[in-house]
Amino acid sequence: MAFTLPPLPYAPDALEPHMSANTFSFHHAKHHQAYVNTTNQLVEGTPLAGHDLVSVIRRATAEGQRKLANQSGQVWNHTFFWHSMKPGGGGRPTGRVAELIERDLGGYEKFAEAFKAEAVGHFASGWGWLVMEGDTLKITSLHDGECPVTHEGIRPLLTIDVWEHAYYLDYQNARPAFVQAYLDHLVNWDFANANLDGGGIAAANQPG
Ligand code: MN3
Repeated sequence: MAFTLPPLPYAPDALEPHMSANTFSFHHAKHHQAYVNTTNQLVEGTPLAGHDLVSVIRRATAEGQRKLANQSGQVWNHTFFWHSMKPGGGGRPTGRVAELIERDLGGYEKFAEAFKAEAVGHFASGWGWLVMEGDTLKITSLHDGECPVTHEGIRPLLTIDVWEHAYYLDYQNARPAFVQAYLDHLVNWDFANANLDGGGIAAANQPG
């Protein structure tokens, strides 16, 4: 069965003014859809047809199929990104992830500075990630369409898309302002806590 575009977990105008319906009309309806379509085209008639998305990403990566690895990784990453935000989100974390930020990253202020530095500093197109690496909370970034499911021992908790198409309509070239708005108004700490419990990834990435 072919992959389909997962619906947004909120209305396209629900994150305004921090992320506009206009941005979603391109980023979800056009960019994310195009990654779904290209992934379907690339797997059709191959041994990967009919496999679930994570299997396709891992096999394509392991076999050096760069185009399919990037396209299918982008399908997964974007779904994860929509769930990494929520209306009325942002600000200080709660629950287990708040405890881990204190324990492993030196508290919220240090976390926010390090997350901004990683997301703003990532050269060209990629993604900022908050992950568990083994038992330790870490901030990292991955390039182009690279997907964390290809890294053994990594459990993604949150992501931010720092491709220019993620912020150009709302912030033009001001990536730092976009990352700050994500932290202050958008980030979904409930999703991060659900991923720590093992529930969030499955919820965000139902096989389409
Ligand atoms: Mn994107």
